[in-house]
Amino acid sequence: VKHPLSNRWTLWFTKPASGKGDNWNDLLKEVITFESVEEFWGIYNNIAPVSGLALKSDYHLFKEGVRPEWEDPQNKHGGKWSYQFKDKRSVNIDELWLHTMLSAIGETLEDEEDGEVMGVVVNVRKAFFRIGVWTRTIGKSIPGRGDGDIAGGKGRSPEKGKEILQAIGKRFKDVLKLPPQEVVEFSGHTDSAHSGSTRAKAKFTV
Ligand code: M7G
Repeated sequence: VKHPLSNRWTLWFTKPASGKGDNWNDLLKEVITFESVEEFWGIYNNIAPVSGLALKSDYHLFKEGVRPEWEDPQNKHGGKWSYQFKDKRSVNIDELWLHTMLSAIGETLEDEEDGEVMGVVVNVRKAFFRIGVWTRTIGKSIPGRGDGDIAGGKGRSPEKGKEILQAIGKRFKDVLKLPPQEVVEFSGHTDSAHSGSTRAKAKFTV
């Protein structure tokens, strides 16, 4: 018996750069797409755990049809909630990433009608592990787009849009089991792209 997921999901991997000529596109690899709980476990049990990945590796788990890039049409007006675990030795990153993936494929990060969650990402870096949740919008109208497409769908008020994103941030913070005093930050991808890094100015926090 296979237990179908609400969406089909694709796992991606970013290989660590080997030389100076490597660009983002050469390093990003599509791994596999699945549609059931059983397939998920089959894949999970056969790939390297995050704790076993080299520095500068990433796993990305995104809805099928969405590339884990700022440039994807479904991401380019969006942003992400993210948190950096700076004490790499004390954190159980494998368990936190597993719970993050389960919250994505189990659709518990948002209400069904929100349609905000595009995917989840883990980055292995020298000084930290970072886990993020990518959202389709940034909780306000997109300038120059004129169709009022904000969090939760077209025709939502900016207040409601921000509320939806805040709710996703809170659920994500729970998944990561972070204490209240820790801060999870939201930033728009446009800021990330312009600053040349994900360390862009946070728009809001939970
Ligand atoms: P990062 O992995 O998000 O954060 O970005 P880090 O600075 O903590 O490692 C690292 C670099 O990867 C960026 O400066 C970009 O060169 C590249 N990169 C990352 N992302 C998510 C993208 C993307 O979506 N599109 C493009 N073109 N490059 C990206």
